[in-house]
Amino acid sequence: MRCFILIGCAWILPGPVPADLFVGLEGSAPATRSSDLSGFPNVIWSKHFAFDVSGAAARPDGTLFLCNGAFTTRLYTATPTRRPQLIATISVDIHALAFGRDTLWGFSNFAPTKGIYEINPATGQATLVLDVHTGTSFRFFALDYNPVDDLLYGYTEFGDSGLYSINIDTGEMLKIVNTIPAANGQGRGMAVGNNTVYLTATRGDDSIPCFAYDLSQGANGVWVPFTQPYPQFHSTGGAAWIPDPVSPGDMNCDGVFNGGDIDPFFLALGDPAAYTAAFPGCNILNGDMNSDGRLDGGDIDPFFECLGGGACP
Ligand SMILES: [Ca+2]
Ligand SMILES: [Ca+2]
Ligand SMILES: [Ca+2]
Repeated sequence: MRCFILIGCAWILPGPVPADLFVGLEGSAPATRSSDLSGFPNVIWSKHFAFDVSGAAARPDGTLFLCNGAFTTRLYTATPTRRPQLIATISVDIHALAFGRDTLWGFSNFAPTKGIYEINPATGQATLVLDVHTGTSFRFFALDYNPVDDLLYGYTEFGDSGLYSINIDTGEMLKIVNTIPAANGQGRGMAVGNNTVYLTATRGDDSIPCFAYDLSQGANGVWVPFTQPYPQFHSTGGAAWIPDPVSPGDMNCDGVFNGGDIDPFFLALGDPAAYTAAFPGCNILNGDMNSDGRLDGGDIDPFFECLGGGACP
């Protein structure tokens, strides 16, 4: 039983469906895989459809975006159990995908400006948001978005190589940690979940595992190795974090939205890393009450309106 200041106590019901880390490789098109990471770092991978995956990202509702092709301009939607459907041709090449703030982003390596582009999934039109290469030589072949701190994360083997946080509003790119501790520092797929960066498409054929970096440890921390799903392969690829289904307002993940969610809601607003530590597995976007894909002060009024019996998302 957990207790909170404002409402007394509530019994905790069984937790939500676990989130999944989804991975795939480019070119040779082996089966895509996913894992709920139980037993980490010794995790079990489930096989799904075989597909050529250059980049991957997931919407909060669990829909996957995948890209691939000779010029990596084909954009698909899928789920682990529904084969990819082509939805658009992207106007530039895209080698990594990220989804956040209700926006699909990708890194382009061959456009006139190497950078992060915003992609319209309906039309494929890509618009440059941030030049990441001029003056730095960065190439973020691994990219994802972290709803806990509202930052993008990128991994580059070029320039001052390593893991970076990327503030898409200010353009600030901060180095978090050096490349993975492996003979080959390649990491070409990234997913961020539970405030942790998961780096995939490492060199399985060189016996290199995947690596996780818990962002709550701050900069210059430790990469933790975990089970490589493709021990025979040397390839680039993509990864996505398929979150728990969003349950608006249910900040303590007990299956209901009531007064017991007020304290955790304000904890998530004020100290999202502490919230993630206190409620592991809870989707912080349960607090996105105005449905703009992020949790901030704009969600306070809609939170209380819904709680009071008014309009809900
Ligand atoms: Ca990704
Ligand atoms: Ca609740
Ligand atoms: Ca919001």
